[in-house]
Amino acid sequence: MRLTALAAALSLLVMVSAPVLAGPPGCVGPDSDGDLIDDCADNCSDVSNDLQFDADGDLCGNVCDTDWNNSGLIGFDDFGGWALAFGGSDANFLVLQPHTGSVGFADFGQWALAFGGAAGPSGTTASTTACL
Ligand SMILES: [Ca+2]
Ligand SMILES: [Ca+2]
Ligand SMILES: [Ca+2]
Repeated sequence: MRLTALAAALSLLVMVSAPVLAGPPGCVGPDSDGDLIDDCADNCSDVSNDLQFDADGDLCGNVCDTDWNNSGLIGFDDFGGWALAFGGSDANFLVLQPHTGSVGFADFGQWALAFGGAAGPSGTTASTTACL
């Protein structure tokens, strides 16, 4: 009886300490950004985002998806979208986690860090570099 209770407690401990998101079969490490989600299952494999928030559902998490017009390049056109969304609650522009519910300068900061590059990379898209 005691052994059963101990086994149940250990099982619960294993479930609680398991990674936040299980990847597809065969998906095992590494976890480049340290958010406890293996790169092959991480929708932003280079940026820590354990919540995996992806407002537009393109399999690229918001934190690395500031190519808001999906042009393939993070540039001034995307800034225009952010400026129009500023102060509002458009979930596509809520980048940092946990987000505040209001588009603000912190979200702009993430766009600035990625300026000139492309969205991603995401381990959950067909291509590890495309997030369109
Ligand atoms: Ca990760
Ligand atoms: Ca990540
Ligand atoms: Ca996205």
